[in-house]
Amino acid sequence: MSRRYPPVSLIGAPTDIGAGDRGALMGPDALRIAGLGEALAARGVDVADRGNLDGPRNPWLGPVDGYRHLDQVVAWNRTVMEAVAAELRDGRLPILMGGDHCLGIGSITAVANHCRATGKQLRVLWLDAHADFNTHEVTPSGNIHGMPVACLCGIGPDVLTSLGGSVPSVAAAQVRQIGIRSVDEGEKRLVKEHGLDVYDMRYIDEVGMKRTMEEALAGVDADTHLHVSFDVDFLDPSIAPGVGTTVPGGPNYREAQLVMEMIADSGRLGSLDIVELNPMLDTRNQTARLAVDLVESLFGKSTLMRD
Ligand code: 6HN
Ligand code: MN
Ligand code: MN
Ligand code: MN
Repeated sequence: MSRRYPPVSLIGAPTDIGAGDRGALMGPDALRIAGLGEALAARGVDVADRGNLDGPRNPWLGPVDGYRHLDQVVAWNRTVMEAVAAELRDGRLPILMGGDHCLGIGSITAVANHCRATGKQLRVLWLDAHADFNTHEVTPSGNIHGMPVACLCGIGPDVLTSLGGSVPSVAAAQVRQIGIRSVDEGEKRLVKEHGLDVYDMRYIDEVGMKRTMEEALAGVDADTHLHVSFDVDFLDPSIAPGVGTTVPGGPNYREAQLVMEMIADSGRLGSLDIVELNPMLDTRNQTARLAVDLVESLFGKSTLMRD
């Protein structure tokens, strides 16, 4: 089973620079304490913990021209992009431990460039309660963790859209969003305009998680690099309280497991973000432990013992 996975590198990005609540900067250590590295090693995966990246502290200021902390967000994302790119170049599978979801810009930009360089087809699975498709014009908060998908698709400030050199970094057609249940008014219009493939909770309720995932994974083949951007607020807050932006009505424990198991079955996982975990809001590290449990399934620990 472990032969299905390249060696993994854990990269900590301890910052809440793009978020509206403080605390996600403790996410990497909460995941370590919940045993992320040990759980992967127990699956037979070769794991190295690269420690934490460094970046500007959070000055906790208000928005300027619709962005909070833009300069600091750029600095963190540049560092994340370089760290993720280095691991991919070495043939390793990077796991970015956030930190808030603005870091998906740097992480996925690195992955997109890696795919361009190696001729791989990129598919991004964005597991989230939110579409993260705001712009500085429509954002209700100025928080850049609500903007990464738009930035990746070329809509946003040049300093973020052109971080990796190619604009857009990712085409909307390469992205599948799953679990969505909170989209702001102006954001909704942009999501429609850009034709984002959204499997929202209404859709999941109606057709079920199995069919949703079959559709989200359709076309994934041997040449596909699958990137999973796992915002832990994807999960129902009753099982995952440790996030700043909880939205009721998310996937339950089994639905979330099925998502991870079906991704594992595809055999194409190439990189992963675990973001938005906020230990300040968690109960006895419950959400971090659940995230680790789900990552085990992502790496093939099927509850049906099919492997
Ligand atoms: N996240 N749509 C809201 C905003 O402020 O733009 C919430 C964004 C949450 C972002 O959870 O990664
Ligand atoms: Mn998000
Ligand atoms: Mn979210
Ligand atoms: Mn690769």
